[in-house]
Amino acid sequence: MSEEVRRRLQELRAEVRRHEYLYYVLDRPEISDAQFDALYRELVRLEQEHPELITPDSPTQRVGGEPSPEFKKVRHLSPMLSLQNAFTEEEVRAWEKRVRAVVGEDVTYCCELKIDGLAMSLTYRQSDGRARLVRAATRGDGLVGEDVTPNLRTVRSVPLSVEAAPGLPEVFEVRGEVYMPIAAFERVNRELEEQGHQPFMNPRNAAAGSVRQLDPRITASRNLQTYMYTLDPSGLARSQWEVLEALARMGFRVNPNRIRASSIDEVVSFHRHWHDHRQELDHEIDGVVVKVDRHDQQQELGFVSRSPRWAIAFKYPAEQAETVVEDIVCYVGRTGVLTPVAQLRPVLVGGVTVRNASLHNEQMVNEKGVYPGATVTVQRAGDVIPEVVSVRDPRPGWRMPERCPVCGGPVVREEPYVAHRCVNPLCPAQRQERLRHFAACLEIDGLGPATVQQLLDRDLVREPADLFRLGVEDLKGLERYAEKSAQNLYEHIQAARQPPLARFLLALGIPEVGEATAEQLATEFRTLDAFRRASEEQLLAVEGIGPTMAREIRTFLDGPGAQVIEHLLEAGVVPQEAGPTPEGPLKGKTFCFTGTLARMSRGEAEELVRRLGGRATGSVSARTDYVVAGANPGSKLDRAQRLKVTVLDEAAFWDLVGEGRPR
Ligand code: 3BA
Repeated sequence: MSEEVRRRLQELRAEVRRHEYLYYVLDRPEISDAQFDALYRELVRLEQEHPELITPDSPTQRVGGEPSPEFKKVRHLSPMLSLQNAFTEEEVRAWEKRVRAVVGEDVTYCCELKIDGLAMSLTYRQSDGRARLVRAATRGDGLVGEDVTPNLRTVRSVPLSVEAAPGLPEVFEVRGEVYMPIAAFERVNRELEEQGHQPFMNPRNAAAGSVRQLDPRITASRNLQTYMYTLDPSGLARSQWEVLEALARMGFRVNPNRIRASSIDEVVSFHRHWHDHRQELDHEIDGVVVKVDRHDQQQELGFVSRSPRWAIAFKYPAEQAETVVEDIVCYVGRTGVLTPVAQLRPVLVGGVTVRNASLHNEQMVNEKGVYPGATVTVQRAGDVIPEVVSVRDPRPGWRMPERCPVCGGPVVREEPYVAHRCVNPLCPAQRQERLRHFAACLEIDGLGPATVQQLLDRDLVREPADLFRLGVEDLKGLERYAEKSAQNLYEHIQAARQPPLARFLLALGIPEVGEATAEQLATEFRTLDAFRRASEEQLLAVEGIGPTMAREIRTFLDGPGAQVIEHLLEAGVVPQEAGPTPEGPLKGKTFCFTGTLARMSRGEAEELVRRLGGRATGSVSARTDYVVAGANPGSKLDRAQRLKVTVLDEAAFWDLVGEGRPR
């Protein structure tokens, strides 16, 4: 009997797996949904009757267990690299020329679409004939990611197990992209809006939000998809193309829209082709990834910092569309600044419906000539908030409201700033935004806008310190909070009691103090006490801090900040002392970046400088050692020249940091 059941279970699992594979990986179902459901139900029923025979890689075991309280940090087997970017044909041709200079003329390129998703790593472990999924992790900073295994198990194109792979070690990793198809994105947003939640900005954010869900059942409902492209180690494959073929044979979902190009002209036409045909895809792409195909040549080329020299992302420019401005409304931010937002007649831009575009401030509105009723061209690029690029019949003359749209208080413009501000510190919008900012900086998961609003509405919280006085009982009273979720939120808040000093300073929302400055202040003063005692002169002495900022900081510390900080300390929040700057070849050197770098983002470059012991600041002063100018540098370059600060172009910067030094 039991043998018979065991055999039937095996058969059913193999069948369900095969149909999942046909449906979710190949997009080529052979049976109807109803037939599939019947098979699946039979498997569930038989497993219920014989629970002792359930295996973890059974297709019924995708969603299991309770929501977890948090994500564990995990180290990748080998670092997950990043891609250097090219925005123009010239840049790609220049890259290709360097490639040929190293490996010779006999090169082919593997061209893949660049899926606008989230990089992931799936770890498999082989034993008795099968390789089983043991871990799924986000890319994180490339070295350490977050363990999101229960969530990725719910993604149907991720195999829970595959046939053992000859040529691969016991443990191997498969990497690629998880993304949300556009149709799923629109459905999810429709549902979120119906339930009164904030919709996601774009499919990428939606995928990220869904992967980072504490409850895998929610992830399961989001219809995420995958495309895999890396096998690590790569086993018997001698080229990227062979890796893709091997992955497809193993049962992973691999993008069929790829070519092996034998010249750069072919690469360029592949890029152009998909630029013109991207609307036909069910997902967003933000470019094409070009990889030197042969592994031996990849090895010869090596790395620059954490980007392989053998690959480049050939990006697409932002997508545009025309629509009508229905109204201009103002949002009130954390510091009371009013931001005008154009409410648009909904328009599809690259497969995504755009309804709003930020207009930044009154001056910008009028420089562009935007007004209610104007016909405008809007654009969106990846994560960036959609913006108005041009107006068909521009007309200046739009004015900010004289009263705050939220509290009705007076709105003022303080020269020399271009922004208009609501100056009522009790304005509910500002309060809400300050708390949200605080929660976000301290990385308190689960404390989103809706929850913050409820806490304020019920007068459970008035200032940041109150968060730490909340009990589980208080949270249980909130809408959509059951025992478990209240407990979870409570634990997340408790876990935030010892933030690194830089995070804490950023969370305070000191005017003018952004991420780089908070980092700088923490490094300089090390403790909260020392920072609080700093005189305006001492603040001024800190690299990157000018007179305006020094004054704003001191005013904050003597004014509204004093109580906020005191109350946080009383509530048991203990900011952690900052460590000394790391030793490294750039020790004592201060860098400031301007313009766009080709090889990495500005944030990554600043991070690199810090890792090598140097300092990165947001503004240029006479004490800046180097200004690094990328493409289209801004006014910082002029200032550097005036102050006779050494200006490096990007190539000189890479020479200075030593290509490939940090791995
Ligand atoms: N190929 C993203 N990196 C990619 C393995 C290298 C790479 C990507 C890619 C570094 C895409 C950086 C994050 C990462 C896996 C590291 C692609 C795509 N290849 N097709 C060359 O479609 N977005 N991203 N991912 N390892």
